[in-house]
Amino acid sequence: MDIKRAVTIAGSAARGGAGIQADLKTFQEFDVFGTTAVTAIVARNPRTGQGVFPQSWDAIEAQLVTIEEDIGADAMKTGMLFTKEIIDHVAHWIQNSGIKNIVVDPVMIGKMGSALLEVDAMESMKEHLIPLATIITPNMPEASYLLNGMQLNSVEDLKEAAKKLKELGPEFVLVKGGRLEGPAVDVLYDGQKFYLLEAPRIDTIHTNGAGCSYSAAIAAGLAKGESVLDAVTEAKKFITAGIRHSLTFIAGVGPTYHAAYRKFDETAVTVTEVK
Ligand code: PXL
Repeated sequence: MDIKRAVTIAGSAARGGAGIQADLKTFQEFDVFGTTAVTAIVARNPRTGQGVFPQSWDAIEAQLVTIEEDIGADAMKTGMLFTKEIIDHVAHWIQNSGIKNIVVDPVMIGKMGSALLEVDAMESMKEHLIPLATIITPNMPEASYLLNGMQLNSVEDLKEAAKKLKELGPEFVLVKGGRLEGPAVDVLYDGQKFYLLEAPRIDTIHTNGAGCSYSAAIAAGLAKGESVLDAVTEAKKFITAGIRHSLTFIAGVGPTYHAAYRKFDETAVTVTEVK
C-alpha cells in the first residue's frame, strides 16, 4: 500500500480533542499515516496542581529518530513545543531532516486556558523555527503576540499581520480570523498574493483543538503533494465541518468532530484572491 506519512511534534492532550490526539485523528481522516513525537503531556492533577508534564529532549529525540529510521515523513507539523530548549532542538532537527513540507502552528494558549508556550520561548520560535516553515498558522492572539502586541480588528489588519509575519521567513502565512465578527475569514499570504478563505461562522464555544486539527489537515494535504492553497482550502472545509458538528461530553470546551467532513458535510469555503 502506498500511503503518505505525516509526523506531528506536539503535546498530548488527554481530553482527546486537541494536540497529538487531534493531529492523529485528522491524519486518519485524510488517509495519511500519522506518527508522533510527544513534547509534553497536558492533563491536570487536582491533587498536585500540575497541568503540563514536559518530556526531556532525550525522549523527544528518541521518538524523532525512531520515526526517521523506521517510517519516514512526507510532511511534518509542530504544535505545542512549550520550552525554548525544545524549540531550539526541534528547529535544528528539522534543518537536518530534509523534510520538505513543514507546518508550524505557533501554539501558545489552549482553549481550556493552559499555557502551552513558556514566555522566553517566543523569540526562539520567531528566530529559529518560523523561518523553516512552509506555512505558519497563527490565530489572532498568536499573530498579535508574534508581532509585539499588534492590534487585530479587521480583515485588513489580518492582511497587514500576514505581511509582517512573512518577514520572519516562512513561505506562506495563514492568519486565522476566527475571532472577528461576521463570516470566518482566514488570510493566506505567499509574499505576493493574498487569498481570503471564507466560511460561514458557526456560533459555538466548543472549538477545542480546532487550530491543531486545521494545521494537521494542511500537513496531510501537503504530504499528499497538494499545493499550499489547495491544502489550506480543503483543511478549512474539514475544520468548518468539525466545528459545525463539535462535541460536548462531561465538562469544559468540547472538541471538534473529526469525522464530520467525511460523514455529512456540505461545507462551502470560498476563496478570493485580493490585492
Ligand atoms: O489547541 C491547542 C492545544 C495544543 N496542544 C495541546 C493542547 C491544546 C489545547 O488544549 O492541550 C497539547
